[in-house]
Amino acid sequence: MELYDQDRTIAAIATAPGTGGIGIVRISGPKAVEIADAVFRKPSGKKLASAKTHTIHYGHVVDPASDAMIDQVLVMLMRAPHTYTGADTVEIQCHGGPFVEQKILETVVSAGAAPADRGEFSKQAFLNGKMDLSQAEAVMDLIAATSEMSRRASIEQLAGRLAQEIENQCSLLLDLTTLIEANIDYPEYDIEEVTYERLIREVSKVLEGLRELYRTSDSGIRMHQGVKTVILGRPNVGKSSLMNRILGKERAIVTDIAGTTRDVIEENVDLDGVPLRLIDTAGLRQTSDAVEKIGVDLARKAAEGADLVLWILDASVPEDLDSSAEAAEMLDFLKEKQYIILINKNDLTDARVRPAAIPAEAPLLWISARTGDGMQELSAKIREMFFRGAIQADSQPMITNVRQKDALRRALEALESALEAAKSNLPEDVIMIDLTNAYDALGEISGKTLKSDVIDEIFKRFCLGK
Ligand SMILES: Nc1nc2c(ncn2[C@@H]2O[C@H](COP(=O)(O)OP(=O)(O)OP(=O)(O)O)[C@@H](O)[C@H]2O)c(=O)[nH]1
Ligand SMILES: [Mg+2]
Repeated sequence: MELYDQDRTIAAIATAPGTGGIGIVRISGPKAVEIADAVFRKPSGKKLASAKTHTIHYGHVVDPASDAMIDQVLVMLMRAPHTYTGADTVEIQCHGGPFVEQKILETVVSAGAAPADRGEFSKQAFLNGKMDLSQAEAVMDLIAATSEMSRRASIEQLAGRLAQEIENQCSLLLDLTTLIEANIDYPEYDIEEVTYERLIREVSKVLEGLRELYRTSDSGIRMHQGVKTVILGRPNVGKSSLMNRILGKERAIVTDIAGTTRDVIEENVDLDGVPLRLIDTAGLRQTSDAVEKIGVDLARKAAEGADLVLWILDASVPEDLDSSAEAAEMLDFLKEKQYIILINKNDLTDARVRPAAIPAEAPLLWISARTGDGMQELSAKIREMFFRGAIQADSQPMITNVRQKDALRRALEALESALEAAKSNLPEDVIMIDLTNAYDALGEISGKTLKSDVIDEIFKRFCLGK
């Protein structure tokens, strides 16, 4: 791996843009303390350089040229190695205004810090061995989490649940390859012999563990992206009302006029801990209105690419429930998909009869977007459909993004090939190639075997100041 400039001391505003009680300018790198001392004045005149690590100091940030005060601040001094980045770190807590923060950042940069790239603090942490790549990704997932499930999965991954699993499997592979290599290189010595039987046994063991991990990837990825859920149905059945109910705010316009929604509205939302990417659409009907027609086409298109379709019917409109022609068409469209039929406005009627046109096995719930009735059943149903087993995310390592999934898939393919080769008693060096490929692919998940330019690309997707 090409070496990151370990002498680089970087700085950025770590808090979100905009005004707030406190803003944080973070400095990290070998010169962090020296640079902070150049711009920071304690009333006692003492320097941070002589202070103990992990201490907090009150004082002023000043313009070193004129000694003019810029802000009153608290400074957190944290020396390596017990810091997020693994390098010396100073965090300046200033007043949370964009002008103040920017001015302090500029002053720190004039004193010798480099403005940090996106994700560069996390990259320092990775390169200093504070976390592996899956943990660094978890930091970003945690920041981006829009559901309880996603938060929980991220914090587990950050704590090293996946990193540990990858490490374990990698070390099993490494033991095996080391032994095979010794057998190939020093056949004359009395080294423990690697029989095909043993190879088959050990490769199978790793395969089994990794296959189990691979099975978590669809739920794991969905946990962060949200189940892409499209709300479909005739005009006025309450699609937008359901969207607003789940979001907990009046996001979509609701009226009793059929054809109110014309656009596709998307929001990430947490339904009782279940992450959804929820999409409200225009009511499906034949229409001569040009704008509405576009909306209806968009609705169909959105449903095509959905993980889940919520097909809404109106409990207060008997024709809606009885129209078997429409039901047949809709069920035909849904048969390749995951869907739930929701009979809305159950507050308007006590009837709970399954419409004749809906087959008995079709998942169906009675709800009210107005009162919130049935929302728990809905979240439970979606959980069961998409996250079965994933509820133990707390105790189980999981694959959580496409990059990891792809690397794991390649590792599995290589191991399957190694297993085949061992079963066919092919020469050891052929098996070695597969095992090495598997090791390299696995190492991409932790970042160990990734090239530095690929690593750079990954960290550039991170946010500024992290
Ligand atoms: N009583 C009752 N009324 C509801 C319920 N859900 C929606 N409504 C009412 O039904 C009407 C239509 O609701 P919308 O949410 O705009 O329906 P929509 O399906 O988005 O309609 P379009 O955007 O036109 O396709 C509004 O007057 C809502 O207040 C419900 O659960 N109970
Ligand atoms: Mg609507």
